[in-house]
Amino acid sequence: MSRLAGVDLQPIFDSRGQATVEATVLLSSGARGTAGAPSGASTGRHEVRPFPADGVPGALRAFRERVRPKLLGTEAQIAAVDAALRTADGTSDFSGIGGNPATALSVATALALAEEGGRPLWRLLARPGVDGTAFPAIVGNCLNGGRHAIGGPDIQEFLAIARDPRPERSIGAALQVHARIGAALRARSPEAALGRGDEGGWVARLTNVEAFELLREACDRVRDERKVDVRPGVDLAAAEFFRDGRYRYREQTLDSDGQVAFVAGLVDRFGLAYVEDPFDQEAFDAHAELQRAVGSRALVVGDDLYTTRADRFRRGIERKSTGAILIKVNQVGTLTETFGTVDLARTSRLATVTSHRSGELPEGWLAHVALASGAWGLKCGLLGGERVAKLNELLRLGRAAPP
Ligand code: 2PG
Ligand code: MG
Repeated sequence: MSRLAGVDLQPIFDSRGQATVEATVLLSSGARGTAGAPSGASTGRHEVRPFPADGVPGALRAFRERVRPKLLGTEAQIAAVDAALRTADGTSDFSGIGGNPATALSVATALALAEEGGRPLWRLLARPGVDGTAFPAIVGNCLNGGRHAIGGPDIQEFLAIARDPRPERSIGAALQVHARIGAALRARSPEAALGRGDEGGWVARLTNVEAFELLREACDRVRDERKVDVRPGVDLAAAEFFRDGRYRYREQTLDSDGQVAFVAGLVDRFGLAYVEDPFDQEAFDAHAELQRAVGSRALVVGDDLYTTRADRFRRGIERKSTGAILIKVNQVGTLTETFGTVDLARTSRLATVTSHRSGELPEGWLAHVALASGAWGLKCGLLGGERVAKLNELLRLGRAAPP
């Protein structure tokens, strides 16, 4: 059994230019792993703290004083390293050492172990029954709004949901939807500036309904042309515009019942296959109402509702709030906790969607987490090097799959 012979934590920048950290783990066998931690903008209230109170400098100090001495000599196993991180932290929300340093160290350990064993990361992490031949749907961001865009619609993400057994076909279809929407926006307003948001989706002055119309049109065309099942989806990130008990859009203000009716109407009108965070992050019952109304036609997904936490997900399972949970490693801070929640979904026969953050790094390990989880979907954006890195890694895994 090898041990941790060296650990390091260094500041780096994410795709928004914000400071985050990268960890390197060296095993006594000589194997080494390096991974960085991403950062969210529309963060859920129940996520762990990404950094101690004074940010990256505080994380580096805590690492030198509390984390490194604990980790050196620890058994080279994900569970042992994650337990040592929890002990070094000593809080319930990782505010002692930071959830992002913990994420980077946990994933770097897993990468080192994969290298040591001469096998891909997904195999090391694979859940029982997962053989690496079932590839996730692509949940690809085509139009950005909300906190991820300046001047766009108030709904955060208009998504292409592309499902095909072969990743090159699902990825190709989602990318084509993105390109078609870009072409449609240019044709509509040739003089207007056209930008892209934090996750690489287009940003244009559109109402929510106009954005859904463009998305549906593009999905319909690509589905016909490529014979790939690609349909519209949405992440409302509704907690971001929920204030004083009301959902406050630019164009309308809705109470909870109004929001249920509005979102169910969108599912019907635009044929949505996927609906993430349609309500505030405490609204377990409203989620359940929507799930009852549209759950057979669309995957209702909890992100801010659960923040990858098993305790919150258990409440959602009891109340039948959603059909799926979004999985983000740095919402909980370790691979052990992440896969604890994935296993809960699997035993409850609910779907998982493995997800990036809006501030990302050009690394591909997320594709391995998705494959290892037997995830229904991989949500990782479509354009920008930090998004394409994950798509390309999934393509590589597709080529490596046994026939
Ligand atoms: C989300 C994510 C990623 P953020 O809301 O699902 O798309 O955004 O990383 O800003 O929380
Ligand atoms: Mg979300």
